[in-house]
Amino acid sequence: MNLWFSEYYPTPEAKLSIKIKDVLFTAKSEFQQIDIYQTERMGKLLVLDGYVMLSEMDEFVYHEMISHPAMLTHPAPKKVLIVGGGDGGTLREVLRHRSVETAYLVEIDEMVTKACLEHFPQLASSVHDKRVITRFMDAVEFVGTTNEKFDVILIDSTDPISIGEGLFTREFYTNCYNILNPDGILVAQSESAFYTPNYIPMIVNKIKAVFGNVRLFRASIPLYPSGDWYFTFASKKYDPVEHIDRQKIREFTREQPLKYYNEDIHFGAFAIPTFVTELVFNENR
Ligand code: AG3
Repeated sequence: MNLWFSEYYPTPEAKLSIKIKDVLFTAKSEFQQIDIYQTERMGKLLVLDGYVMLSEMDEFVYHEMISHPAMLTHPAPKKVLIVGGGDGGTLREVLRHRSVETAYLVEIDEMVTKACLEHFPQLASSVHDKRVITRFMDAVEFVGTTNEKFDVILIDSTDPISIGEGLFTREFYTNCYNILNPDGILVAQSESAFYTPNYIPMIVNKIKAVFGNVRLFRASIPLYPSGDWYFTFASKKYDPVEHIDRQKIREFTREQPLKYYNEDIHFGAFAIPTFVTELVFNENR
């Protein structure tokens, strides 16, 4: 059998192809096409509307990096909101922090979580933790109507097209700002620079308009477009480089079986290539 999955990059001249052994799940939910493949070399693969969301080979990079820089910069995050992230990977990482009392998972598509409970239990079983509240609804509505306040908000969205679009607006970021405590932190997955150079400045500049100070940080995620992936760090009070407690990182990484994040990565991740900084500060885009 010679079966391949391909993700086509927005420049139609490029695609990433992965050899697959089996189709484990395929369904069209109310919101999107959901596919789970067994690959030859990368474990299982979750694909939404044709875009790679995660593989068992590299999901640890994304999920550790969207979570730990924020969770450790905040002195004691008790209440955390995860926007999207229906696979449960970000939630699994958040729950490693003992200060967490409540973690909300606000995912629009319950079918994603159900499929992941079956095929990625090492991620999705995090939803069964006693500290977790799941809401299967549009996060745009949730952040606009909730009376809850959060210490950390993590936006684990899909790309800024189709159903994810509402999670990339200034109004959405404003609502996130308003439901964060005065020392709150927000991290948003922020795409990559090579194939879609308009995404990073679009996201960063909107978040900056709401939060004032923002930083970008990066991680290497091989199955995402270009493998050079970015996150926006926005904070009302604590800076992830100036105010981080190194001892706390060391203790946390000693206790937890992490595979990517460590003390050096924490600082190194905030080093941004010149062409990406120029993208963000070029006002003409
Ligand atoms: N969040 C989606 C990252 C975007 C990937 N984009 C792409 N392949 N074009 C990942 C969800 C994992 N919790």
